[in-house]
Order: sequence, then C-alpha cells, then structure tokens
Amino acid sequence: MRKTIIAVLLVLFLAGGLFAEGRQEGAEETYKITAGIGLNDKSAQYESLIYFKELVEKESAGRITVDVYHSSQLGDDREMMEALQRGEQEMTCPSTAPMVPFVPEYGVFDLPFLFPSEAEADKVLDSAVGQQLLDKLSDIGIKGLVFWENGYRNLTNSYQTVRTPADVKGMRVRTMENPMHLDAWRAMGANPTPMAFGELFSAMQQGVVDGQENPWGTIYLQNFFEVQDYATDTGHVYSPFVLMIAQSFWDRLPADLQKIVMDAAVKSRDHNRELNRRYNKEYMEKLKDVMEVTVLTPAEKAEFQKAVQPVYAKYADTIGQSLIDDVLAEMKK
Ligand code: KDG
Repeated sequence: MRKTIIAVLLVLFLAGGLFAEGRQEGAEETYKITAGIGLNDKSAQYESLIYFKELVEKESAGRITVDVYHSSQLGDDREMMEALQRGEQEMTCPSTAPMVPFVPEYGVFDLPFLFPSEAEADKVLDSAVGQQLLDKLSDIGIKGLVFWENGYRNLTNSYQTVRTPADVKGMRVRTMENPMHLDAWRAMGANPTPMAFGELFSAMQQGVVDGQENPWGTIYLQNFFEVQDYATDTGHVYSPFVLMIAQSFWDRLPADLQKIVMDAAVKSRDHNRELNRRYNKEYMEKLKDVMEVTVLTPAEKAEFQKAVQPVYAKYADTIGQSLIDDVLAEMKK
C-alpha cells in the first residue's frame, strides 16, 4: 500500500513538473508577443512593427509569434505601458512624451528645438546616454529595446495661417499628455489641452480643439487634413518612439530568444528611421495638395524658439541639469 502511494505521488510530481513547464517533453516552449501601437496600419510605425514581427518569427522558427494591433485597439500609450507593467501585454511603442509620468528623465526630449537635425537625434539616442534612458525603464518593470522615430512635429489648425507665435494666441491646441508640451504651447500664447491620440480625430472634427501637432506622415495618413486646413512646419520638437517589452516576459525568454528579439529590434530601428524619414518627406509634399502648408523662414522659426525659452529653465531640475548637459555634449561629439 505504502509503495503504491509513493508511486502515485511520484507520477503526480513528474506530471506536475511537465505541466508547470507548459510543454510536452521534447517539444520546445513557444511564446506570444501581443504588440499594440497608436498609429494606423498605413503608418511607418505599423510597417516597422510588421518588419520586426516577420524577422522574429522567421529567426525563431516559429517559437515566438507576434500579434500586432494598431490604431489604439489595445489602448493609448499610457494604458499600454501599464498593461506591460502588469504583464497583460508584451510590447508597445509610445512616443517619449507620455512616458514622462513614468520616468521623468524622458522629459529631456520634450525640450523644444533640442535636436537641430535627425542625425544629431540618432547620435544621442544610440549613445550611452540613450542606453541609460532605455535601462531606466527597468525601474518600472519594462525593458526598453531601442529608439524608433516618430519625428519632428508640426502644427495644423482649422482656421488660419500660422507664421508667428501671435497667430496661435488663444488657439485650442491638442498636445500629448505631457506637462512640458502644455507649458511650451502656453508660452507661445495658445490654449493647449492634453489628450490621448485615439481621441484626437473626433475632437478636431467636433471642434473641441482647433489644432494639433504631429509629424507630416501622421497628419496625412491619419487623414487629419480632412478636419484641418492649415499647416506650418514649426518642427518645434523631435519625438522619439521607444520600442519596449514587458520585463516579466523578457525575463521568461530563454537567452537565445532574447538575442533574436534584440537583434530584430536593432534591425527594425534602422528600417524604421529610413522609412519614417521617407514618409515624412513624401507626405509633406502630398499635404500641399490638400491643405495650405506654410514653410517658415529661419527668422520666423526663431520667433517660436524664443517664445518657448522659459520652458528650459522651468524643467531643468525635473529632468536633471546633468542629463541635459550629457545630451548636449553627445550631440557635439
Ligand atoms: O503609438 C504611438 C502613438 O500612440 C502616439 O504616440 C502618437 O505622436 C503621437 C501622439 O500625438 O499622440
């Protein structure tokens, strides 16, 4: 009798071990990445995620599958980051601006007119300073993989040509959910209001806001020109994206699969920047056919730059002056 009980316990123990692993002996465990983004399925962001998916699925020979959801189907940037923290979603790719409530240091990228060119942005984002910022995400249960690009943001509005800060006086401009963006637009004289991306189109359509700011590709591909007649190349801030994965998921991945995901992330970064830059150029041209696009002279742009200067002093402490200095030094290298 005793022997039978021991034998039964042994069988149960071994079976339990197999079930806990979630696989049959001899078969390899498979993993699923559910990835969500805010932009639609025409965006460079979506195409880059598909590129990442195809690479990972091919290189892992099907051990990892990636399911992609666009157009905020899984929630807005903040909600998706929270889902990553809870381990309920594996991947997302927010702009850095709505990440600031999670990690204040990301505010460094919200400093208006920080990066004079995309090349300088790449230099900083791919440097040790950029890596430190990606690593900071582990404090909040997220693994930062690489920086993708959203791009330089430009103002659109529904009622008039904008050439000077005086032209935005009182304009109800939607911004991302970020205090520095609100302050920058207040400093320019506008009446900004923060809002998740998924609510923006109908807010413009219903006249809840007069304007918004986003890269050219987004303005075109999200059909914003249907509800906005005027655009100005303010280029007031360069908006990076961060491709990120739930830390709890990452920690469960075997080392060989972590390498496949990381390698694909790096490849997707280069692909994304190339594609996004091409799209932003092409779609700016296309927008000229469907709305009035104003290109500022350097002197006119300088007016906007001057108007937002107070933001630098106000946020130096929150971001950390030494981080700002590191970013500026990296840019000059
Ligand atoms: O997935 C990214 C989008 O949700 C969002 O970050 C796009 O730039 C954006 C905005 O204006 O909210």
